[in-house]
Order: sequence, then structure tokens, then C-alpha cells
Amino acid sequence: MIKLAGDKVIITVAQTGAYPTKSMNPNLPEQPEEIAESAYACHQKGDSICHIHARDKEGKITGSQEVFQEIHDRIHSKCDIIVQDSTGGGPNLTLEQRFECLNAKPEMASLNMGTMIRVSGQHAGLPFLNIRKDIETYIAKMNELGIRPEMEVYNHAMFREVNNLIQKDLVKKPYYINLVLGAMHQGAVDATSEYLYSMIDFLPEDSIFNVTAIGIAQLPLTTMGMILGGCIRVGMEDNIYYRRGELVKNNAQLVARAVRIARELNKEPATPAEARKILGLKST
Ligand code: KMH
Ligand code: ZN
Repeated sequence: MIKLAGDKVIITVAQTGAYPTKSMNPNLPEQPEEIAESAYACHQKGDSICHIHARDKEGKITGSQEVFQEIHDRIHSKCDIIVQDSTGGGPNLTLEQRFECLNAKPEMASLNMGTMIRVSGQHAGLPFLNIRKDIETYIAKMNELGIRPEMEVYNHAMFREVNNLIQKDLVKKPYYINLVLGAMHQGAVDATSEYLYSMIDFLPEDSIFNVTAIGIAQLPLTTMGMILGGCIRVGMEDNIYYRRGELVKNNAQLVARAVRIARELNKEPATPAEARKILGLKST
């Protein structure tokens, strides 16, 4: 495991996701201009990576390259934040649609490291399919296009796929691994400190970990993630409440809180340039 040099913390904001809707929180950014505006506001508060899911005009999740491209262009007209597209997409997308965003050439993209059965929500019982053959096909495409993966690990068994990519030399160091806790709608382990500690134990050498936790667990587990030397992800994809009974007003509010906590822990949020250096992204 790598502890981040100089006590930097890379903060990612998952702006929108596939599951929240404006009816759950009217402040959810959905359209490209809303996502870009939110990304810029978050950047001003101190994040360095913007995790992106796209929606069509009706607010339905889409894999459209065009929409992803519009989001990238709008964001980059305002700031140089790292864009990280979701290839997890959403339950309505085919595998091909999920990965169409790669053609918009984000600097990073998520790569889900195994299959799960969704436990809660309207898709409970349905698999979220990420089989080895497809993981290998799409990491090859990402490598060809120079797109860095954030490997999404939702349970301990998924380290098998991480290790497979490492053994086959399909991923570059440092390995950037997102530990996802509490995403029952996707089939992840519960959001507890025990699961977080034990997943950290399974990290391969030369990994940087990021902590994503759903709902009310976002605040305590991301705080723990920072204490344990990791990076963190906040944002309305994972959590639409600022605190119990109070909806998030905007994603920047969550970043501002994360930065305050980081500083109390003697850490500084990495700028996009610093994050590129830490992650060894191509543009450094
Ligand atoms: N839904 C998150 C908990 C992806 O988009 O590919 C995990 C995620 C993965 O954000
Ligand atoms: Zn996502």
C-alpha cells in the first residue's frame, strides 16, 4: 500500500450516478451544463477528480459518447480537473453502451472488478455483470487510448480480478483502487469499519486506495479512509443527504466539508496537477 506523499488526499466527486433522481434530491446535477457547473464549484473547494455518469434530456442514464464529450468540454472550458467517466453506467445499459464513453477519451474511467447480485432497490436480484473476459477486453481498450482505470472493488473476491490484471501486466503502477462499501443496490459489502480495514489488508503492493461509502456512511468512512492514508470520494451519486434529514444543497458542500476534515487531519487536498503526478497520469 502507498501512503500518499506529503499527506495529500485526492478528493473525487461522484456528481450524479445512475440511481439518484431529482425527485429524491432536486439539487442533483443531471444535464451536462449542471454537471459542469457543479464540477467547477467542487473544484474551487478542492477536489481534483470528477466522476461522471451522463443522463439524456429526460434524465435517464445514457452511455452516449456525445453527451460525455459535451460534459468533458464544458468542464474543461472552466477548469483542468481530471475527468473520470463511469463504465459502470447504470442498470438500463448494455455492456457496449456502458463502455461507449471511452471514445470520448476521458483521462480516467472506472473499471468494475467482478460480478455482483444487486441486493436492494428496483433491480434487486439482477446481476451486475463484469466478467473476466470483458474486464480484459476493456482494459485493453483503455490502455490503447491512454485512459487510466480506477478499479472498483466491492468485495474481497474482486481482488482476484485486480491481481489477474496485475499478473498479466494490463495495469500500470500505482494501482488506483476504489473500495466501495455499502452499495447494496449493486451488491457491495456493508459499510462498516471492519470491512474497510479488511479490504485494505488485501490491497496489492503499490496500490493507492480510495474510499467510497454509501449514504450515511459516507462521512465516517471517508474520514477513516483519510486517517488510514487513502483518498476519498464524496458526492450525490453515493449520498444525497448532508446530514440526517437534510438534503445536500450541492456537491461543493460535501467537498468543502471533506476539505475541512482533511485539514484537521493535517492533510491537504491534491490539486489536479498533484493528483496527476501521484497517479502517474499521462499528462504529467
Ligand atoms: N456506484 C458506485 C458505488 C462506476 O460508476 O463504475 C460505484 C461506481 C462505479 O461509481
Ligand atoms: Zn459511478
